[in-house]
Amino acid sequence: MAAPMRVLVTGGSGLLGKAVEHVVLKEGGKLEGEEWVFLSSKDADLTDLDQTKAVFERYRPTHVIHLAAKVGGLYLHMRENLHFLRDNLKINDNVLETAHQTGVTKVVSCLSSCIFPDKTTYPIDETMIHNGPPHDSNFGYSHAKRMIDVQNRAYFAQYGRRYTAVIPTNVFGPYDNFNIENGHVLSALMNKTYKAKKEGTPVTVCGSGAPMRQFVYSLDLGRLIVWVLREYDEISPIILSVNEEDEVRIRDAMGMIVEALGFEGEVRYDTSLSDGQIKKTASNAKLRRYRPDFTFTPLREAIQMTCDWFAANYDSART
Ligand code: NAP
Ligand code: GFB
Repeated sequence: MAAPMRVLVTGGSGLLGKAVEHVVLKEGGKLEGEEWVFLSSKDADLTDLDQTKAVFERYRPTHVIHLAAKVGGLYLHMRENLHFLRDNLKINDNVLETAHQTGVTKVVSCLSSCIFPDKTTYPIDETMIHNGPPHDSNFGYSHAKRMIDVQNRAYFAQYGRRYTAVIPTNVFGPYDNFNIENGHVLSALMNKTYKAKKEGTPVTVCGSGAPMRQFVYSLDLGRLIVWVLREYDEISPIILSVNEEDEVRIRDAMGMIVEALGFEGEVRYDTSLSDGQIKKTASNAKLRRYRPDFTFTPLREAIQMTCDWFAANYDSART
């Protein structure tokens, strides 16, 4: 019989943490002998080493899924690059070093496809993380996240620790941050469109709508992260994304939101605002080698489910 596994999920109250929780507790993903603990910042501020040590001491995990981070959309990054850098450097170092000190056998941390070099060839793959500076808009977050990959390699080289990371593209779903100023594009546009419909006003998309993104539904990602924890044995990271041909323009994704929410008003584009990265097309070839049959929820369907969730949970959603 496999040794019992006690999994600590940092960032367990966020978009991705809630998705992992759903997969494990509601879809029957929890195996016999497993214990899962989902943390929020109320359990421990992971920028603080003493609080990090105390929470590890309390739960004594054998495995960690490390999702906690200072997270936000393009415009929050542009305003707070320093905070993204410092908070995430502290959180990641505290979690990885405490995991090492307390004998955690596996850590799966979370990078992001926005950390890849800005000037690059496409598609981007896992070998290219450190090949040049990231896009200027989120250089703080990107450098902090890149260091997780460096630390994972160093923990393996020096101590034989099998700590790894996943690299999701743009994620969305239930429990996302729907704040209009700070959120990511789909959640912010869902909230804006929902409000515009209620108030009978036009809705404004930031930028030109031309940039391309590969959107992943959070529950699909939750399933993949649980698989990585159990089965993926490499130290080097793995991109978790839909196929390259499923990349869409922001403008097209907005069309799906408009349809999902039944919005009949005018959609405007404010081209005075930054477009951020025009594209960051990532290859999921490595994922496909391991999981050739994994099915991602079609974007239109996932947008419909997220809009329905937002409308049904408007009063408690993060807005
Ligand atoms: P999220 O919804 O904003 O959740 C962030 C989580 O981190 C929350 O549980 C939050 O706790 C926790 N947290 C933040 N600061 C903390 C601190 N100082 N101490 C302890 N916990 C803290 O973010 P998400 O979208 O789920 O992101 C999860 C991971 O995926 C992150 O590592 C992010 O970089 C990565 N990622 C996200 C995307 C995306 O498009 N969303 C794409 C690629 C990668 P509270 O709820 O208590 O605040
Ligand atoms: O999700 P997002 O903020 O981040 O998307 P990134 C930004 C893109 O969506 C830009 C357009 O092209 C924006 O012009 N957009 C249109 C909007 N309307 C809106 C809106 O109302 N709000 C927002 N936020 N964007 C992120 C990183 O980059 O990549 C994150 O900043 C994260 O940290 C994510 O890692 C995966 O895709 O540009």
